[in-house]
Amino acid sequence: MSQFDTYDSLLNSIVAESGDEVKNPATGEVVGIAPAGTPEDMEQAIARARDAQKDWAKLGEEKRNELLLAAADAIEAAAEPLAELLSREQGKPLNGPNARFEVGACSAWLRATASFESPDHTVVEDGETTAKVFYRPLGVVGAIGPWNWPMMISVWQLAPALRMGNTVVMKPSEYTPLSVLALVKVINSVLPEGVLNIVTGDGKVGAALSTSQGIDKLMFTGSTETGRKIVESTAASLARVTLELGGNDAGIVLDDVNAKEIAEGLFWGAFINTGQTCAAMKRLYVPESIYDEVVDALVEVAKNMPMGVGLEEENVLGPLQNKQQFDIVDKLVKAAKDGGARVLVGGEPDYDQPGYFFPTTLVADIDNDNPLVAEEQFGPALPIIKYSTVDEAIEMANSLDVGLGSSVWSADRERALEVASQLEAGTTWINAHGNVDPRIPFGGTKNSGYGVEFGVEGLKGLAYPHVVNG
Ligand code: TXE
Repeated sequence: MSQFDTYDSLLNSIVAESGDEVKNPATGEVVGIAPAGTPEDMEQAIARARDAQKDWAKLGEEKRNELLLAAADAIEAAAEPLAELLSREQGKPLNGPNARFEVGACSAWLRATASFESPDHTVVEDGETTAKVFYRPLGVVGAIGPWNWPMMISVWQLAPALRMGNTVVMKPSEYTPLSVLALVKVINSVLPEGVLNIVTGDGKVGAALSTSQGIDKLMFTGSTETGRKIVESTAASLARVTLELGGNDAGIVLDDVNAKEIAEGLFWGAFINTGQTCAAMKRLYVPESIYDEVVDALVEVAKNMPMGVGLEEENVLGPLQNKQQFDIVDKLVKAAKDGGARVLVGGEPDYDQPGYFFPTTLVADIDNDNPLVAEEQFGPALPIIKYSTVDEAIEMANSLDVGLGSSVWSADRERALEVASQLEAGTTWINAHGNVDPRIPFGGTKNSGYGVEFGVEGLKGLAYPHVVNG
């Protein structure tokens, strides 16, 4: 039994009497009130984290890992209420790769992070010299997160930070504060006081964290524009920074695929979380020889994917999370139409409905420089671009200033690997897109950010290497 085993008990444990009203993006109904944190609240949270850090580090890695596993158990015990709250606040359906899946990923990431080998290692041991590298805690880690996968990305930030002996201060997105407050509440049922802290509020509260002299590291996932501000704001503290800034991932289909076999994989690569995913496929390159086949197969899949209110069990696609994102997608789809592209399905939202629903949209015969291709849509509208040679597809894929994920689809692994070797991206998936795994490093190049998360490489980013020589 969990103290948060009903939706009401979970919600009542976090909501405030006054503050920021949070509404369900599918219905407009009020979900709850989140505390409107202030820069002063942030200062106090950083001080609490600082006070708790030395004792947390002293507990030792084994005990900290046990507590991460206990946190995973606590999340599992409260999984259904957490998923319901996430669905109401973020809009994503309970089913499909959505709310229940995200809550499951939170406990899976905690368990995996607790199970990695220590990154400590011996560099030289030759009889004369013995040099070892130990990864020591940095101190206080600030974690600023987005609204698309609010719980899962929070765990990506906090799990390795805690494992390495740091304490954490979270600042969730102002669009999804309740989900992260609830997650932190559940995790804190097993952690010592002061180790994991959270302050909700807007960008000013985020800036109070990133400009603070009291932090040693910042984990940031959000827009490139805010990422730049974050880097500037850490000039005085010299806090280290990991930046995950989204992208505009290309998928390249080669001419040897079976279109029907890959259609569902292509669809979910692009439409996971209704397209609101940093490493989702945001432009698809298809050779002219099989263009119509691939397009038809994708339309077949897209037509059968139910979109609607998240709490209705049959849905697997939901609304855009906020009006700002709805407007971006709407503007880019209009730009595609204005540019003469052909809308195969979707494209016409019902502006009078209560939620921010944008229908699943596939766009064919679109130029590579159309805004729907060149700018990040972050929503359910996929442009499908025709190419004639693989070199041309690679050039178009690499032509943007971002490089998070990418994918190559082929029946011939060697051919796929050869194309992958030429793509400028933090990850290239073969015959899949966006399959993140807690054991495998994940990060970006170009304006998609720097630093890697996950796995032993990710642990190193939350510590400093201390060499002991002799
Ligand atoms: O991000 P912001 P938003 C992309 C997507 C979307 C765009 C904007 O294209 O349209 O970003 O989304 C905090 N100092 N991604 O508005 O503004 C802010 O309060 C410190 C990609 O959500 O970057 C929030 O907690 N913090 C992304 C967080 O930064 C500041 C996922 C992100 O906000 C701050 C989501 C400041 N000066 C959207 N200003 C991905 N990488 O997956 C704001 N914040």
